[in-house]
Amino acid sequence: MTLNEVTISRAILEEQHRAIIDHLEMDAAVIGGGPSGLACAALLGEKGVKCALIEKKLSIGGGMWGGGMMFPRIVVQEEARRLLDRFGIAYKEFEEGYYVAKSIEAVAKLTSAACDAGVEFFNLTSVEDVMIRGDGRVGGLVVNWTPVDMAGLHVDPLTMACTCTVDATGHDAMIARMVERKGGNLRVKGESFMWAERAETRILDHTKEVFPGLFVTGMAANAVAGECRMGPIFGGMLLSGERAAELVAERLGR
Ligand code: 48H
Ligand code: FE2
Repeated sequence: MTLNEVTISRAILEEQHRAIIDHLEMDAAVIGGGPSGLACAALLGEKGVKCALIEKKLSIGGGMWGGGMMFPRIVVQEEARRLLDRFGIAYKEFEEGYYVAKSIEAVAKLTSAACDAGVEFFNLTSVEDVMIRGDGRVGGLVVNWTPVDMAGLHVDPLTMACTCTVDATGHDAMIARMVERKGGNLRVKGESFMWAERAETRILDHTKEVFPGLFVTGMAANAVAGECRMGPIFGGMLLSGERAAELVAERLGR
C-alpha cells in the first residue's frame, strides 16, 4: 500500500464536515463533557435521540479527570452504584456504601458508552451564545473554535439548531448565565459552600428545565439553584446526568 497524504487529509476533512453538517439540526445538544454531560449524552444516545456533545477543551472529562486534589480516584455512594455497573466502571467498596473508582477509567468508560450510543463529539468547540427567537425558547447554539477565543481573534461563529439544550458546563453554568445576561427570565444564584450530603441529595430536584428548551445538569444544576458543592463525590453527577436524559427524552416524546 502506498500512502497518500492528500487522501489522509481528505478523509479527515470530508468525514468531519459531514458530521458537522449532519448536526446543524439535532434533537439534543449537551454542552460540557464532564461526568454529568457524558452520562446524559450516553443515555440520550441509547434512547435513540440524535445528540451531540460539545466540549470547549481538547479532552473530554471535565473535573472528573483530576479526581480529588489530583489523586485520580472518585467516590460514588450507594445510590449511584448501579450507574457504575451500567457503564462497566470497576470499583471497590471502601466502607459500607462508599465506592471508590479510578477517575480515568470512569471518564473513559462514560466516553466509550456515549460513542457506542452514537453521540457525536465536537471538542475544541465553545458555545459562546444561544439562539432565542419569537417562541422564547432556547432553540440552538452559537459555536466557535475554542482557539479563536483564546487568541482573541474577531471571527464570527456558526450556529447549530437543537430542540433541547443541556447545560452541563459545571460550576460556571455558562449557558444558563448567557440566558440570564441577555435578559432571559432566569436567575443563576451561584453555588454555595461545601456540604456533600446536602448537595448530593438535592441535585436531582435542581436537575430540570430552567428556561424553555434549556435543561441543567451536574454542578450547573446546583449553581443555578444556589445549592452547595459536594467535593469529589460523583454519584450526584451521574444521577443528575441520568435524570436530565430522562427529562429531555420525555420532552422529545421518546
Ligand atoms: C463548551 C464548555 C463550555 C462552553 C464549559 O466541570 P465539569 O466536570 O461538569 P459536571 O457538572 O459534569 O461535573 C462537575 C464535577 O467535575 C465537579 O467539578 C464537582 C463534582 N465538583 C464539586 C466541588 O465541590 O468542586 O465539566 C464541564 C465541562 C468542562 O469540560 C468544560 O470545559 C466544559 O464543560 N465547558 N464546553 N462550551 N461554553 N463551558
Ligand atoms: Fe468541582
